[in-house]
Amino acid sequence: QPITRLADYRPSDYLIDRVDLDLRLHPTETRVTATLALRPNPAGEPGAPLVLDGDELTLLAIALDGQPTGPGAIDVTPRSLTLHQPPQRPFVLEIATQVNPSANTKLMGLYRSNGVYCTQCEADGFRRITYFLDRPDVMAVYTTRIEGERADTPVLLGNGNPVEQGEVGLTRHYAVWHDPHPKPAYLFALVGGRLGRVASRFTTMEGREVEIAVYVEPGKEDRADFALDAVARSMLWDERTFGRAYDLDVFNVVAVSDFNMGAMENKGLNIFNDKYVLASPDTATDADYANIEAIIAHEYFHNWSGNRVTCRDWFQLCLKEGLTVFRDQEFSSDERSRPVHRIAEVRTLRARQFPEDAGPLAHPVRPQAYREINNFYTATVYEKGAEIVRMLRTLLGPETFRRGMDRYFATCDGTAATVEDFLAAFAAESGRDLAAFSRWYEQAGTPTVAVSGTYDPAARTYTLAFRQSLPVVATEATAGSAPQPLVIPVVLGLVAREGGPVAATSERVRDGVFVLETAEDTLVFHEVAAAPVPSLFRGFSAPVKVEHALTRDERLTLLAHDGDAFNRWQAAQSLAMEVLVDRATADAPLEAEAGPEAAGLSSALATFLDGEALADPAFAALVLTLPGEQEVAQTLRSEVDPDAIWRARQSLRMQLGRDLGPRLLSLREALAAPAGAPFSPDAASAGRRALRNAALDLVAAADPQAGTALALAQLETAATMTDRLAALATLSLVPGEAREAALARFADTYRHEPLVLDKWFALQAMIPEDGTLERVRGLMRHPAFSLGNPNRVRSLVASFSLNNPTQFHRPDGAGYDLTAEVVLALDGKNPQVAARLLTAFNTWRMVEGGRRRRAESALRRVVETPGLSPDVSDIAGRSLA
Ligand code: HT7
Ligand code: ZN
Repeated sequence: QPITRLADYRPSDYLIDRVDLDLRLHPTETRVTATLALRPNPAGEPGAPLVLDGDELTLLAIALDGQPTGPGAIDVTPRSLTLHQPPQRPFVLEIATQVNPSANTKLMGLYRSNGVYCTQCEADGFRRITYFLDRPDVMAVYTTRIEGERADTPVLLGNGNPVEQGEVGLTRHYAVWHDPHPKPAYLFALVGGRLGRVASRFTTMEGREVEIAVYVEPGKEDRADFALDAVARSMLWDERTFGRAYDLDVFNVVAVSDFNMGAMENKGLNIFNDKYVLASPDTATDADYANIEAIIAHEYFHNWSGNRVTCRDWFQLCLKEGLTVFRDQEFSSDERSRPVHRIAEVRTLRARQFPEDAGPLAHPVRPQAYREINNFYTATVYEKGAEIVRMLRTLLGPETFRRGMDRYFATCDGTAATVEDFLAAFAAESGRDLAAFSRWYEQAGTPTVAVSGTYDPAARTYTLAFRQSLPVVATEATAGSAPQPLVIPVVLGLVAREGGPVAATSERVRDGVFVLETAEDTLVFHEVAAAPVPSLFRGFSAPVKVEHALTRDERLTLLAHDGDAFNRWQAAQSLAMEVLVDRATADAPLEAEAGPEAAGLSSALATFLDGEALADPAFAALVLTLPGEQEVAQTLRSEVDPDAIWRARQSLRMQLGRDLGPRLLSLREALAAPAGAPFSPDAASAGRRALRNAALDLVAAADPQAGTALALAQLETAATMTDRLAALATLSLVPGEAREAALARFADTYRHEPLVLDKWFALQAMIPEDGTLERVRGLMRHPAFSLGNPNRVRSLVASFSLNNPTQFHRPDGAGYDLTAEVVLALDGKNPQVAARLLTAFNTWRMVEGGRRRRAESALRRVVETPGLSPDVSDIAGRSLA
């Protein structure tokens, strides 16, 4: 696969103004007729040949301005159609192709999922439907006629508004959809199938009456209400927060069961993985409800950040994804608890993006080159991209930021834009030069900020010295040059040792923000009466690692007294991290004597729980949750032994369970829902369940017998999937009869519920025991498992490879071998999903020597396999480079 470089971007030689599509749906022989109104692009090269993209296409016919093309006028392969001497005036090309939706296991282009015809065109799937200029800066107005058998496809949906429908002979019918908004081909979509529907109406602030509908598998309509409501809440929030109104008469969401990612923002016709639509108390956890709400919002928000303003090229992916993640995070924070949501965001960032930025797949938020764009839908582009937007808001302040957003939407509406266009809107609105800030988009790697504080009692000053450093990550953008300092907003405050804020001033701190923009800097606070404790990077104001030599007592002060909830949680995390790192480094046995650090943590948590667990259970649950094994590995950096990390974490869980046991049990009682209480997925109710289950986890770690009894009782009486699954998770960590019986019973109860069985697959794949690998192999033969369904692969195999560090990194290399084997088996069917699974090897260089050699040889086996997809060979190649 050749490399595509940002530096080589040039406008298309031709533009397409209008596309008329006629699709005759058939399971194996769908005919597509595309009528394209083309013209030479004034910004392109005059007289250049017209080269349309294709992928696995069969050409049936072609006509230029209504006439067949002459001999030698065109060259056609399954991957391209070249018209050698196109007219240098507007012209019409009519192209008929045939595709086979049933054979489309890549789930890109037009395919069938459970008998439902659906499409996925981002990033380059439209070329699998018809020959086209399949690039985001070619934007056209689409009219789509879809025809199918009435019995198989009573529902026919397209982009935009419905304009016509009718009968074709005795058994077939058609629908015509028109989308007035010019769009790139990646936003094209259609759906045809037998589907159930729930609907509601929304009146926009501009007075437009919109019909919102969610389509699901017939019989599951009652599980679509939460998603339907989330659409309406998203519409209202975007109007109130960003002044963005919806712009069509209908907004349709369709849930399908075979889908490569979470969802897709096609104009007016969002297509979703059913996992992110279907919810009932009996089948969905609180986390599922929160995800559904967030992803519904995310796709809806793309209507402005992505669709009305799209990307000029795929290097600008963060322009729509980072911005839209920021927007959906803000939505969830407003709908739920802001600090709790912020902590969840940061946990995801640290668990997924930081390792990516520290490994062989590291890349800038705006990459400079790619071989396979599908491999760049990453945590860096999405999550770090969102952090950049958040930093911009922190730097400019909320009002200027909002004005910048308005200007961006106003100036770029209807265009395919760049990161420069985005930043220019904020520069113009704020009068600030954002050139140095833009380095966040170009430099890969997580910056470290080292901070030290000194108090001078005589001068009554408190001085903070900052030093930032960025790892050298050799990418195309930065090769050979040293990293340049970043503009880092540090939201901070000073806390008195006995509690309460310190009202000290510094001319360099405005609205609580100090901006670090050079490699080193010092910040002096005046009129400080006593040595304070600094609370830095409040709310995680920048995606950096902080090296700050706070004493244990200072961290305990922050945990108890900081006015910033995020930093209170962070203080508990860093106290725990210290214990975990010490124990993992010493390779302490499970039953090792507790040191003073751990005892200090226990007693601080006891005070915290007594004081406020009941006031904010969701926050308390997070404070009780220890840093994950991945995060500990990131802190250790090299020669990592995942078993030692697991033992360290397990022994601390056991100790907290022992020390806090009676408190945790009484909290469980106090937080129990009264029998018969109605279910609500709201954040407060979810928070109570979260704390009860975090307590169960620790109690069971300390006393597996008592934990088993509690979990079995909870499994028996649980009224929600959250509580049932939490009980099963607790049981899954205690080997023996009770676990196996509970797992078997759960599988039997939910044998007709694939999304619930996914949870059952995932739980078992994450058991940190030697037997898990064989269990996973066995489950791959389970009738409910299929390599053809991405959700099944993610639940079972990706849970093992990405979320079970001790077993993926088995010292004998069997975890690596299993992963490589599945990647190779999957690659011929679905390269995107195979490539994603292969990213599990991202951390291979960090682990100790024996494991490292085995991981490397598994990766080499993959890379040396003939006939690999570009997706897998790209990830394997970069992982080994
Ligand atoms: N913009 C979408 C990203 C996407 C995708 C979705 C489904 C299948 C394949 C895909 N490739 C890229 C989803 C989003 O981030 O909103
Ligand atoms: Zn998105």
